[in-house]
Amino acid sequence: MYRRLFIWFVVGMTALLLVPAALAVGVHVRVEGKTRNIFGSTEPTLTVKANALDALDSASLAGEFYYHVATTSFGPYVDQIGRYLAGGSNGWVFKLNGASPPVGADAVTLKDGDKVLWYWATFGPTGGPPTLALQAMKKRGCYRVLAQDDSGKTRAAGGARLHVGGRSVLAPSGSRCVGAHKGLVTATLKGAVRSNALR
Ligand code: B12
Repeated sequence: MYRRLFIWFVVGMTALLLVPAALAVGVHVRVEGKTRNIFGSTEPTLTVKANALDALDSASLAGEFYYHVATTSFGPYVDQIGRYLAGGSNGWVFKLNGASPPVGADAVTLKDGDKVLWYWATFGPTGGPPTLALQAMKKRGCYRVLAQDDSGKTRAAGGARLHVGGRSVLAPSGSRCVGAHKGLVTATLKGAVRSNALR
């Protein structure tokens, strides 16, 4: 009798320990700071507990960078990542799969394969800056740069610059071949948040 109870106890405890791990999701996370990438330029997959705030926490753990969450009337608010504290019309915002959710990060539940981007942004009358998404084209060494607004709508990022191996080239129409190269390619455009990095 006691033996059976003990077995049930062990099974129960094991199940309890496994549940949180089973609920965790695999999410691509990137954090773009004011002047440089802070974490995950290539959007690595991290194990994340549940929501977009947890995604930042996982990135902070993996990348050993500081962040701070303030308690506000709306709920938890990320007021600092790395060195820079939010203030005035500057601060930290996030996107899920390219679009900016209209709710706090703790309210955005993630699923496997989602992409979370946290970034420093300055907001003006027309909203926040577009974020750049770099895509590889079929032809080897060629890339397309898209600018994505808060609703997730994309347009070709004409005038973007592609950076690779210490050189940078202009992509007047938003697409450009950089030829054979070693290392990662990224894109920038004045007024936009720098892109992800690709090989
Ligand atoms: C300015 C502003 C910002 C600035 C804040 C800059 C700063 N100085 O810190 C920036 C652009 C950084 C920002 C970011 C975000 N914001 Co905002 N923001 C506002 C705005 C326009 C005014 C807030 C304000 O200054 N109030 C006056 C001061 C005196 O009161 P306060 O309580 O001290 O204000 C602070 C908090 O509101 C906090 N804050 C700002 N945004 C958010 C969002 C959330 C979810 C929380 C918990 C706190 C918070 O920052 C303010 C300044 O310190 C409001 C809309 C409004 N009219 O209220 C939206 C608003 C509060 N933001 C909103 C949202 C959704 C966000 C984001 C989650 C967007 C995103 N996808 O990333 C992020 C927050 C992510 C994070 N960091 O955790 C929503 C919240 C909706 C909700 N019910 O949860 C609002 C209501 C706009 C809307 N209608 O959609 N925001």
